[in-house]
Amino acid sequence: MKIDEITISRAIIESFTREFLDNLEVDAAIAGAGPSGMTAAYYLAKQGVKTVIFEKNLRVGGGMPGGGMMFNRIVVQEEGKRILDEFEVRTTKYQKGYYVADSLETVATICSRTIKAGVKIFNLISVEDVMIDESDRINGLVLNWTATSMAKLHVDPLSIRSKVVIDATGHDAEICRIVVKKLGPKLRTKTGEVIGEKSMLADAGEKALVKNTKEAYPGLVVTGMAANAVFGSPRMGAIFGGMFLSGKKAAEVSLGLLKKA
Ligand code: 48H
Repeated sequence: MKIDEITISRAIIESFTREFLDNLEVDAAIAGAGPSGMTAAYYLAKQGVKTVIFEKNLRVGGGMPGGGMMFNRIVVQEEGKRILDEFEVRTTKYQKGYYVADSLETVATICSRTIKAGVKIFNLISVEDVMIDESDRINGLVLNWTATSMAKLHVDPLSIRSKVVIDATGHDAEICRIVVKKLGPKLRTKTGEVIGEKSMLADAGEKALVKNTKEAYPGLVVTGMAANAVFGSPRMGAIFGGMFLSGKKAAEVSLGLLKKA
């Protein structure tokens, strides 16, 4: 068989476009393919929820590949290890309650399991706004190619509709900040604003993560580092168990919202 360049182009354009069209209306749309976003997506898809992730970067994994200060390892505690066991990510016991995983194995395995569970991940697409209904409930995402904002091009976005949106954008809590900017200080925090992440206090930060994983605004669940930023809790460094547990809780909270919708 002689390989034809145009058939390659047609195969890529047609299959991508078909999948993009298929994800214009979903049950759950997630901003960010870091540990919390992919874990949330995985558990939602396992429950048969149509789930899509938009990741602004070229690669997935968020803060995981860099491990701790570029030593490409992550640490998890007992509860976090149980989730890595479920994904079949290998861990080594360092001492009681502390397990180490290769950060690249973790990213690759979780990404693969998440996609195979039925989640569609679109990389290189940034969430630049939310879509709202008449009562200001969030019901979708506004998207653009990351390259357009990097090049500062004036190109209008496209939108997708979703019954639930999850902010898994990490330290910057980008979606919650957009909500405050566009809809006012109406987040379910003490001030209605993003309170801001506090300095390192690992144990408190990890514990707060799961507690802070909740609906922060009608139709918008916040997970991972974004949850601690929104509700004003400490950071925790390169321990990632809380991110996986937060992702799992975000899936449970979202399932509850979907049942009510
Ligand atoms: C699309 C976006 C947008 C956008 C951002 O940073 P992440 O890894 O986030 P988490 O919360 O899953 O994990 C946090 C963890 O990596 C970490 O930073 C820790 C443990 N820090 C502790 C400490 O003390 O520092 O992933 C977020 C993802 C990234 O891939 C971004 O590129 C992506 O979201 N993203 N995607 N549209 N507007 N904003």
